[in-house]
Amino acid sequence: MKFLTRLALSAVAPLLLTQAALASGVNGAPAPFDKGGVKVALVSYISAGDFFQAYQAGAEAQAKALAIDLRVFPGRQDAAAQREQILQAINLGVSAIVIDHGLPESLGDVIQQALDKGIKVVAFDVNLNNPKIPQVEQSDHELADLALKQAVKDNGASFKAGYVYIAGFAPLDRRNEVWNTFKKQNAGVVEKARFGNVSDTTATSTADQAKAVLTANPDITVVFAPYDEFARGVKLAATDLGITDKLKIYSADVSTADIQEITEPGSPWVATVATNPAVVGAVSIRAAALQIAGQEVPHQITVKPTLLTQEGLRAAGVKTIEELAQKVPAFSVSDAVTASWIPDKLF
Ligand code: SR1
Repeated sequence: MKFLTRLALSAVAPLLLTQAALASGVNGAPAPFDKGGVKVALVSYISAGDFFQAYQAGAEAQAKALAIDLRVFPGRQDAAAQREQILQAINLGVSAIVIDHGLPESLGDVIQQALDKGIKVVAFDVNLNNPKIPQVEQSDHELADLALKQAVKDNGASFKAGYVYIAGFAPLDRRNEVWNTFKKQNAGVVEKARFGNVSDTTATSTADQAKAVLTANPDITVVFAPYDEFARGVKLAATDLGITDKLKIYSADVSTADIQEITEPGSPWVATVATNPAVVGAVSIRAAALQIAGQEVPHQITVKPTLLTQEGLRAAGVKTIEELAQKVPAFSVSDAVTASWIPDKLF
């Protein structure tokens, strides 16, 4: 009995502590953050994978620092479920909703319902095309451009390429615009095959597709795979086929697991261009908080990415995201949408 009482108390205590912290608010912050407990929803389309987990962790850390009561609705790559979650968030009486990815065509009317109720909305990597909604992105054009410039530096301007892409996701569509321009400007680059999928098993499904593509096109020497789950899949295929020494993979995104895959001996994954996804999550929450406080927020909010090469990571002895942040301090912070009253020492 005593044990059960202790157990019950230990389960409730963190909740009481969190509520106390939320209730106390942020010193020097404008209303309603001076009182704490402001409800905000984070509604994601995808939650699986390193990028999305780190994004969520960053959003949670920034929310905690602002005494925000953050309600997280995990994504299941299901447009109908995401719509339903937005309606649930509206019914919860949240002050703001952060939409993390999604399909614009299935979101317009429910987002409008939120706006009509005075709820602030922030969009990360989904084009909601509404002047009232700030758009957060990772400067995808620059990201793709840096990756492709590195591909030319390593391979010259003539090579047979595989390209991993699926239309309909704003960041991938923006990166695709750069790929199309790049091909026009580099006639020696031939796209031999295009494949890709986004699901709850993106990496393994991409690996199956890549295996078929690389077997049918043994002259492919470069793969542009601008999403880390894509790159992981292509690397898996190259390893299974025993062709890691003939292939170079250029990607987007970074995580501790990615750094280990990039730097391991013989890895064909030679470069990635990335932001710290936790910083992007924090920026998204700050954009929501500033709007709730009635302060100015730019329509376009950009977090700039950094080129990370296999050579550079190995030379610096970087093995984790934390070590990367120590070596490249800019990686842990962004001055996008901030204010003196917003705590920014999160990580
Ligand atoms: C399916 S879209 C995947 C991309 O979303 C985020 O922008 C990440 O950078 C990832 O590459």
